[in-house]
Amino acid sequence: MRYIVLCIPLIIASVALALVTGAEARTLPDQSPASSGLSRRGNTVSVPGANNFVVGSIIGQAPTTRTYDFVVTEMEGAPDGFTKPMLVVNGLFPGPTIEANQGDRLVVKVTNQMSNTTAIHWHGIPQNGTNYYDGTAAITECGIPPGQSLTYDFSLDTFSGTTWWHAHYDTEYTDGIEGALIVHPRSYPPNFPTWDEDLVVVLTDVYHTFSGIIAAELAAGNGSLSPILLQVPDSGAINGIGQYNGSTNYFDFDLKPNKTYRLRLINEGSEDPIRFSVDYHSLTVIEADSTLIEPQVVSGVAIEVAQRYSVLITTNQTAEPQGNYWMRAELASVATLPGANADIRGIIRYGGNKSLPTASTDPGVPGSGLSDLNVATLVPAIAKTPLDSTKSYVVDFTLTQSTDGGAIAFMNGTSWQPLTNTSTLLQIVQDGQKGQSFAPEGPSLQLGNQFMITEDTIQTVDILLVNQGPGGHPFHLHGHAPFILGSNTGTFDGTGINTVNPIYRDTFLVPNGGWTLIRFVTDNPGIWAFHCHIAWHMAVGLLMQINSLPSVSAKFDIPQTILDQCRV
Ligand SMILES: [Cu+2]
Repeated sequence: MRYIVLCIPLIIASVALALVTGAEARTLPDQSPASSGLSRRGNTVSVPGANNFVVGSIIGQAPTTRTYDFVVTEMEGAPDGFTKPMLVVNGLFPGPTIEANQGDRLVVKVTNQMSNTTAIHWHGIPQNGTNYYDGTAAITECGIPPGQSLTYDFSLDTFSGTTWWHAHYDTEYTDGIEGALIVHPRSYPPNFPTWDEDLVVVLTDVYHTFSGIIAAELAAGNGSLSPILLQVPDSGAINGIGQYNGSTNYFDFDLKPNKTYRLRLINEGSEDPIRFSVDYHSLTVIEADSTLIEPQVVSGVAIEVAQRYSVLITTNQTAEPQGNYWMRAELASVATLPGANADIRGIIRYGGNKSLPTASTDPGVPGSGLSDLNVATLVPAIAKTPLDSTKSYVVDFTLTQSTDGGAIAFMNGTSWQPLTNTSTLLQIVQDGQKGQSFAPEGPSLQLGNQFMITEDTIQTVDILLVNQGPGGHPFHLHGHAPFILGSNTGTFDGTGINTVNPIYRDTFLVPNGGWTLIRFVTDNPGIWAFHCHIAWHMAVGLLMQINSLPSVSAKFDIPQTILDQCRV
């Protein structure tokens, strides 16, 4: 297998590498709403009602169009008890759960009542033929200006599984524009496990500082601190409720004893991997991102940013005398500030009372001998056989410190900056109308730091992502669920590759100092963001684009509203 090495040597001081092991600390900037550009509006963010986190009642309905009205506003909210400026849909955090069946059509009218532009991305949805509704600012649209609306209108087609929607404009999703997106398949594989009820568990890290301020600090640097460490969260939340500085407000599920529940765990956070477990209960993992897997029984799952897992639990334990058990969402790191809290909890109740669980420290699953999920062992329940690759690329990336002290990220030596008043897709279409092609085949750097790989024929592409550090990075490829053929620390030497029923998923870790090899087919026309999903890393340029079949996308009939919103 021959790889085209794309690396351009970096002449950037890697001071950050030496600093990442230092203590995580920062001073809080001004917390007043004025400093975030927000005005006090009197309204405060609400936690959605319990039914927002229960799904399954629509299974079996005939294919239909499901419509939603999203109004995005600026509000103050306090997911962990600390009041902070937020950006939310319909006044809720997390936002409304979208639930549909495979083959349904989704029509979501998004009205922007904020003072900044926004765009909503439907994470993991293939958008085959509707790339212009992928909702990725500066790539597939210019964004919805303040006071305007855009109606996203697309078929879910063959897609099914657990995923989420979120703002894809700057770091807006960190401030609250996010929610679950659940699509039920027409059927499950033979002998697949079953469950009695189907629940949504949205996990997030929580930042008390408005995300735009954190992103600006990160880009500018801050004295002697490594800018890479400025963005650690203050706390976290389970379904919109977390704990900070000793607060004792918990999200709880009121369940029935001796039933099996599917918990759809979604990490909608911005940086931290989150380990999820339920005291005394084993978890049977049945889905990774939107891919059903051969069931595995584990004690806990570590979920990278933007990843999802479905787990089954059975409410048949007796260790807690009152029948109330902690759900634990352990953040990988929080700020070293008074009150900051990585030990986020919710409650699973099936004892018919409202007392608190008694286990203070995590008891695990005593006597079970279980360990946490190892992602290298995931096997899809529906096998797909990868074709042999026809193109292979190596893309390295690094997060480092620029000479002016700010953080900056590079993919293949380029640092993405969003285009303004245009989008990559719009340029592809405009060039197509002039009889020109926007970008040459293979890797190219387009004007405005737009690094992309272009394939104008259907190819089976391997990309070897090489992580030059620091830290692990969860990458997401829009519009695809690539095969993960291998992933490890150290230097890739051609071994450690699995092409027999490999896992396919839309978000995957590239380990610190290591590599991940993915394979996908360029049969979905459009321009697809391929980026680290840590909000802060994307904000400093850790993004490239896959330009599939541009001759086809050049003929897209981009909706007039999207064109108009590029001219503002
Ligand atoms: Cu990253």
